[in-house]
Amino acid sequence: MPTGIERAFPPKFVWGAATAAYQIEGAIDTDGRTPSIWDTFSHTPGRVRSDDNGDIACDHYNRYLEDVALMRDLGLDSYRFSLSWPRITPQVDANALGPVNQKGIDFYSRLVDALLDAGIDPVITLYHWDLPQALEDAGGWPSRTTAERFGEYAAVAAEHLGDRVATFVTLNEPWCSAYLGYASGVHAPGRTDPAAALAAVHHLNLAHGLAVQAIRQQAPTAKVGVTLNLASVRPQTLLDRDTAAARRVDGLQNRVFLDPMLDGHYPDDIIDETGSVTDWSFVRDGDLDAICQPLDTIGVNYYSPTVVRGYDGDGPREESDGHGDGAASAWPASDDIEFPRQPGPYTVMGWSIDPRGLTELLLRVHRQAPGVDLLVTENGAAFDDLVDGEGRVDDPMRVEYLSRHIAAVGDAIEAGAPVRGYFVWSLLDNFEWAYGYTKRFGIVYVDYASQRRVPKTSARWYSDLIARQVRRRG
Ligand code: PNW
Repeated sequence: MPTGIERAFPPKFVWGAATAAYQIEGAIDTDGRTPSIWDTFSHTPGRVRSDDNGDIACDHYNRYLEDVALMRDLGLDSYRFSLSWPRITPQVDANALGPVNQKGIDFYSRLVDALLDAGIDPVITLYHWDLPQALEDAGGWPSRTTAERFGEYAAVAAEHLGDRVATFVTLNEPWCSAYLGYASGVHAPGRTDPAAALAAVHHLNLAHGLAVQAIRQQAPTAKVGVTLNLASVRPQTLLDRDTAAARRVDGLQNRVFLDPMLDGHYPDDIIDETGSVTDWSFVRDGDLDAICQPLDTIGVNYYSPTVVRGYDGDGPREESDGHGDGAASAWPASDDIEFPRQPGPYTVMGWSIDPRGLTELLLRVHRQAPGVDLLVTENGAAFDDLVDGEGRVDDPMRVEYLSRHIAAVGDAIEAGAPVRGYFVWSLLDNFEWAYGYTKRFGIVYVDYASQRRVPKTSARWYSDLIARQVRRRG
């Protein structure tokens, strides 16, 4: 999208950036916070690259005012961040939420006020993977009580912040929580049990539904949504075994969340095809009614396309789906499916770059949820960024990645998808989960030794793009 002929986005289109609590905050035992599953996981040797952890991260807990000032300088309309559940109700267990930690609420309250003062609209994600460890000890997401406690926690968050926060997102990428946490084990809590992963899928869905109801009650004017890492799944060829594989992956990645949330049922084909793993008896009467709540928005996170093929038993298996090198598969009941490596270019995650996948995905979600607004709640890329002799970080590949994906959002809007905003992942370089600090997704570079923030070329570019779009609004 060369700047000269840049298209106009809708006047109310929201330009933002996103982060998540465990990836940036640090201050893990400050003001009453208790451990989450990511504290435990990252402190277990061998789980995270270089045994990195989130103990300090970007020290955002202590530097949030500087970070808000940075966002104001960039001209962001909106900032998507997540709440750390173990800051809000640090004593939660399977039976009870426990007392609200006022100091935890106060931190987010100050952050929200600072954002509003800077003219930046806060979007709060209630859960971006940092489950209180005590709930994992009681069974974690495969256990129903986790969903029940999540509904209560959502009520607390909406009660204390819903007077100033216009948009709440219940869950971030339940696919990752369920399958990477409980099937491949490359994310916390690191379990490798496909039956547990499918039980986790259901209880994450239930948690979402209970949270939507709680937020509606506490903050009736707030907009409520969920963020899913959906995939636009393409079969490698039109052979039956490849189209069947694509249907299964679409089911396990997309429909197993979208169908219950939007239409109140689980996909029959997926229940059948996972029959060797689980009988789905964790789904109780009334659960689907609880899960299927009207939504104001669906958040789509997109990085890379998904191409699948049915394994025909010939030749070496291809397992380069970018879901980690764990020996266990993320995909329950799918030993017959593989993810052939796609042609480059790639980001340093090894994820192939294909903006058209974002257009396809937005249109696919719009077809299934025609009345629901869409947000791109994450999109971005990791590259090997370096500070040069002048103290600058020049990242032309990220500029190229972002501009082409933003153009792809424009294409989806032109084709009829009601996309209301776009959030770059991420505002800051941060703790990239199993990859530790080795992968930098930020438009702002973080020097972890000094905690100095250096806006990269991409930050300046994004800021200029926003300024041009704001001028067009008149
Ligand atoms: C998302 N996968 O994570 C998360 O929402 C962010 O917290 C994260 O930093 C960002 O994308 C970049 O990774 C994902 O293996 C992690 O497919 C892994 C996968 C997808 C998304």
